[in-house]
Amino acid sequence: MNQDRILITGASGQLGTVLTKKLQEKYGVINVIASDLRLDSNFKGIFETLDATDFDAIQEIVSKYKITQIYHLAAILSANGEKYPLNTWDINMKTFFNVLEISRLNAINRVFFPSSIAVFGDNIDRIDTAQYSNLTPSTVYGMSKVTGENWSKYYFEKYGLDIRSIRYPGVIGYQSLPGGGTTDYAVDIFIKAIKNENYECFLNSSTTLPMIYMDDVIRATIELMEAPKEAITVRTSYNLAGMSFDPAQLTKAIQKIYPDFKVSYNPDFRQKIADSWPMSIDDSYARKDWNWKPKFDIDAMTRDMVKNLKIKFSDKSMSC
Ligand code: AKB
Repeated sequence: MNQDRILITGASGQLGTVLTKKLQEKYGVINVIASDLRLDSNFKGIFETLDATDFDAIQEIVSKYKITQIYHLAAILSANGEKYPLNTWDINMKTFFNVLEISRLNAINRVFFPSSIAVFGDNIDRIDTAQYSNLTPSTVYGMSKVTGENWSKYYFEKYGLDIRSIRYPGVIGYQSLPGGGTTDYAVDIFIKAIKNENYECFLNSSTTLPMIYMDDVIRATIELMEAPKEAITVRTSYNLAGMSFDPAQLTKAIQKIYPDFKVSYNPDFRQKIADSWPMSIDDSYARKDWNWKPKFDIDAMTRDMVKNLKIKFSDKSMSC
């Protein structure tokens, strides 16, 4: 079999930074082409500056490197998306249509499209939200993800494009910062704790949301992409669960390590977004189809975050 060559859009983002490294380890540095609007200063490997709204620019990279797989991570997230709704729709959809069409025209083997718990909104069971629930999101970001899921299924059924997707919970990791999401508090809170500062949370203390640790989400993404084609029964996007907690529970977990750490609450517009999302997720399709199982619960994640952020902050050459 020929060696796969992978293009990642949005490679400098929270997930892209970590996924790129993992894919470099698996496929070799020369077979992974990272792209984004800006280059992360710590990046090592092949990088192309790319505005994914530019069809020709993506096509040029795909031809230049003979790309066979695309991970399309570039998108504007839920909270930032609400500031400029039409712009968010344009960017999220245009970049995705470009990737779909280029994948079809270039016979790309496999595409990854990240969806989100933001696809859920009104009229759902918010506990253990089922795979096939109502999809009436409250944000433009969520609308773009629901539409993207349906286009993925359409390209699979009409053109045979092997596109796979996960509905990501809020992602927590020490390696990179999230940008403009509603679940970002769960990373910000750790950075304050490590610095021995108090944290003011933009969600109220009892806002339970589905979350996942970076190690688990990267593993899930690669496991899904490496699963045999016949195993994939969901061609919109898979529900995926890691853990669920609210800010008060996360604070307690951090206080086991930093007993003096204090959090105050000052909910802003993101509260309404969080209130429209599930509290926990039923991911039985992912478990059955490609054997998904998370490894990190809230305490294991908290210990690992604190351990790694301490190392990161003690190294003067790095910042968070
Ligand atoms: C966000 O908060 O927008 C993202 C997400 C859950 O998709 N982290």
